[in-house]
Amino acid sequence: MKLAIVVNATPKATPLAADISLEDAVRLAKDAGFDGVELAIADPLDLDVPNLTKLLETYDLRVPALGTGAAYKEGLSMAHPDIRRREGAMKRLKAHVDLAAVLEADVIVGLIRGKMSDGLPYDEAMKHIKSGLAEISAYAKPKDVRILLEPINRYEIDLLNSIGDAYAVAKEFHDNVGLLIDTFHMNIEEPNLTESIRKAHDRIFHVHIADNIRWAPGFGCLDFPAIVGALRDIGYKGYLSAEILHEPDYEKAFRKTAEHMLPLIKAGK
Ligand code: LER
Ligand code: MN
Repeated sequence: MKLAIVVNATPKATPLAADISLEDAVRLAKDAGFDGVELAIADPLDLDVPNLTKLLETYDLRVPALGTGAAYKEGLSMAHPDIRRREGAMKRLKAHVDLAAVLEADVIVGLIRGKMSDGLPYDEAMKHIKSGLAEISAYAKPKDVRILLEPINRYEIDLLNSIGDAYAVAKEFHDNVGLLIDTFHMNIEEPNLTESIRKAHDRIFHVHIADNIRWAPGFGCLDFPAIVGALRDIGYKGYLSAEILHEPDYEKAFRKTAEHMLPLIKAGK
C-alpha cells in the first residue's frame, strides 16, 4: 500500500484539502513522506497540464485519483431533472477522464452523481446515475482509467450511502467500475468496518482515510491498524489517501497522517 493526500489542483476545489498553492502542497507532501497526491479539480480544462506534470515529476509524486465533487457545487449532477445539468456533469467527467489518462489516475464519482433532493424520486435518479456510469466507464475503459464510485454518508447525500449499496451498483458494470471507500463515511454507515472491507474485497479500488472527527488519522479513535490489516488481508495494494480537515493546521495534518500511517503500511511489507 502507498500513502497519498488530497490537494487542491484548482483553488478551493474541496474544503477537505489545505487552502494553499498546489506547489506548496506538493512540496510538503514530499517532505512529509507521501507517495502521491490526489488532485481535487473543479474544471480540468482550467489546468496547465504540462506545468502540472512537470511539478509532479520534480517532486516524484504519483496521482492515484482525481476528485470531481466541486462540479456538484456548481450545479452539475448526474441525477438532476434538468437534462442540461446531467449533460454538463457527463461532459465534466469526460474532461476528468481525459486528464486521468495522462496522469495514469482514476476518476471519482462522489457528489457528482447527484441526490434525490435534486428533484427526482429514487428509481429515476438511480436510472440516470446508472446510465451515466455506463457511459463514463465505456469512455474510460480504452483509456485505462477506472471509475471510483464512493459511498457517502446519509448527512451529505441521500443515495448510495453504504458500501453494500454501492458495491451492488459497481458489480453491474465493467471491471473498470469499483469502489472508493472512505473511513469517515464508513464510521457512520458501516456496523463493522473490517467486515465491510472483506465483503467488498474484489471491488475496492481506492481508499480515503480520515479519523472519526475527519481530522488526520491518529487524532481520533478509529482503529487504523485493524483497517490497514483488513485491506492487507484482501490483497489491497493501492493508495490510502488522506481526505481530511486541515486541523489544527495544515502542516500538522500532513505530518500527523504520515506519522500515523507510514509505520502501519510499512509493517506489512
Ligand atoms: C468526497 O470524497 C467525500 O468524501 C465527500 O464527503 C465530499 O463531500
Ligand atoms: Mn471521500
